[in-house]
Amino acid sequence: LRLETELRKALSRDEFVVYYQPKIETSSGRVVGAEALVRWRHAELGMISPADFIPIAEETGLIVPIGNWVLNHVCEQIRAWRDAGQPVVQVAVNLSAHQFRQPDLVERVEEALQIHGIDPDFLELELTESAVMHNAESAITTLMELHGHGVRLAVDDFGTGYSSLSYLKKFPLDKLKIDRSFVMDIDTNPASAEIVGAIIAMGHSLNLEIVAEGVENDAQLEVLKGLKCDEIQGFYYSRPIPADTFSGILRLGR
Ligand code: G
Ligand code: G
Ligand code: MN
Ligand code: NA
Repeated sequence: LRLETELRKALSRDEFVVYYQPKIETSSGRVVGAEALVRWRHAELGMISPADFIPIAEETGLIVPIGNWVLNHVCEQIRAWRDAGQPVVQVAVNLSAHQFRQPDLVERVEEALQIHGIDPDFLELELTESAVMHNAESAITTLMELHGHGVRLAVDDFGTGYSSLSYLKKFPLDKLKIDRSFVMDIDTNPASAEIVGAIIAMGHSLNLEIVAEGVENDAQLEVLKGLKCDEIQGFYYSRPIPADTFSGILRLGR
């Protein structure tokens, strides 16, 4: 309860910050995107990880205003980069199940794009299988609307949900993000390499781009290159970093 009160205060005091974790094109080594990851800059406790407050935000429904704040903040940041003549790449925002179920979600997304004058191409939304499968029928409608507006859609933590694969036929998806539990031991466990290879082959035949999450070393990267994984994300290249640091990397043209 105390944390809930603190989270409400954090919203009104503007204590949230967005960090950006680069996504790298495997074939070229270039930064082609980023995932936006929220942090809470607490006056006394310092930087608090989302792992420590997103679950409570989910339970209390505060994830909805926090998520809307992140969405708007990211659009504002993309606009600021563009206005400053900085290179701009696609930024992915995580949507929680609770947020995805909000009846005004599509309006909120449209509004954020419109207020900041952002090309929808630059915005990607990451959804987990469970968020989308909770109510598959209404999910299709929502996803169709979002995709119709030009926003990119990615399945986060792919391979860890309990859902069937049938949604891959029905939903207008652009990307699968392979969960880091498969990437972690991809260089030492043949079963993980086989599973990831199969996901990549299936994804490509469905015209989906594949991102591997949690890449931490060169051995993992080499296996993923061999399997023709499109993009990688992970500590090996970079941890999530502040906006200025991220735009510095883009300016270097890496
Ligand atoms: O950045 P970090 O790895 O500590 O994030 C921990 C978890 O918090 C991840 O599962 C991530 O998806 C989630 N998370 C980070 N930022 C956001 C956000 O803006 N919205 C939602 N819904 N989840 C987020
Ligand atoms: O659930 P989601 O995929 O959105 O989670 C993103 C989280 O994964 C972030 O909290 C980020 O800090 C974390 N993360 C990103 N790269 C790595 C990595 O290479 N190793 C580990 N262990 N965690 C990572
Ligand atoms: Mn994610
Ligand atoms: Na993930």
